[in-house]
Amino acid sequence: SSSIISISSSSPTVLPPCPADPPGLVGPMRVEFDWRRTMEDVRRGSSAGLRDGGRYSPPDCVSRHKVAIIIPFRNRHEHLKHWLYYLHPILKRQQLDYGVYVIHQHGTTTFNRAKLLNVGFVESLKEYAYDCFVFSDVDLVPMDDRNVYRCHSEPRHMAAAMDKFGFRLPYKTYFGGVVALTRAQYMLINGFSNTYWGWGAEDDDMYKRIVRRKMTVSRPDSKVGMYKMVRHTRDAHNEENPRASSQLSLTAVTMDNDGINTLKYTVKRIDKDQLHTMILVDIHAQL
Ligand code: UD2
Ligand code: MN
Repeated sequence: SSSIISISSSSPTVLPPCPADPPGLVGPMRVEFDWRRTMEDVRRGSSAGLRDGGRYSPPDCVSRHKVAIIIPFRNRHEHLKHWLYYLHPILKRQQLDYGVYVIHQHGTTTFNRAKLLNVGFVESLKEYAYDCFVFSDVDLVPMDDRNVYRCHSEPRHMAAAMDKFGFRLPYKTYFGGVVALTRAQYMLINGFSNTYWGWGAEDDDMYKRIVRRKMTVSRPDSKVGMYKMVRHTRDAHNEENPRASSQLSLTAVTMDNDGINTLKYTVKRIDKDQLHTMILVDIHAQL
């Protein structure tokens, strides 16, 4: 009857779905890592519309993508500043329902990027029903906002053309830098390995898991997939993993018993900044 129709059509809380193609994208962008940039600059340029913990959803439509962005972190505040400065405006233009989770490894034991990413998956899901997870290095900023931070029908390698590799892939099966997996894709591969301590090969292990589960990797083209990395030297306590190649040769055998189903850690503290949620975690290094 007519009364039912008027109730639903006048309801102020019903938003339309966001369009499939975000209308506000600008395409290629200039990215510069200016050391004079301050956190005040970042807050001025980025905080509009954000809720506590670096959460956002479009004000005028319902996003198609609930995305947790997971950043492995220790002692890279300078890089995080640039990341937040550039990414928040981009992610808003991409009309995502998103949250930014910085997973901060406690202590000075050897760094473990992939295990931190597993922690981010579990912890972000405690807060919200995310359906897509973008795992990103803290030092990588996209140079084109058409590279949308969302998931696809196959696992996505987003950092397809980095400046440090001459804007092409270093090798065909490369899966480093920035990747996006749905919750289901991630669960199918048992998440990432927890056992790659130090620099290298954890990204190749991810790739092997994906292939092993008969999925393929999709990528943006080499224009849309352009990235700039903040120049840096190798961090202390992230030496090249001496076990990398022997571990990699066993991925197919070990992956079912090394991943999200064996993840153990202790959260020491959770801090909600307006620009991000920082989770300090003890990842139980045996050292
Ligand atoms: C490459 C890959 C990266 C990963 C790594 C091997 C690129 C752009 N990225 O990065 O995805 O596979 O090789 O492990 O090629 N981090 C800290 N503090 C530390 C150490 C690392 O925050 O002390 C985090 C941070 O987010 C950093 C990431 O780990 O961006 C990767 O470490 P990296 O930047 O030192 O290694 P890189 O550039 O060779
Ligand atoms: Mn780097």
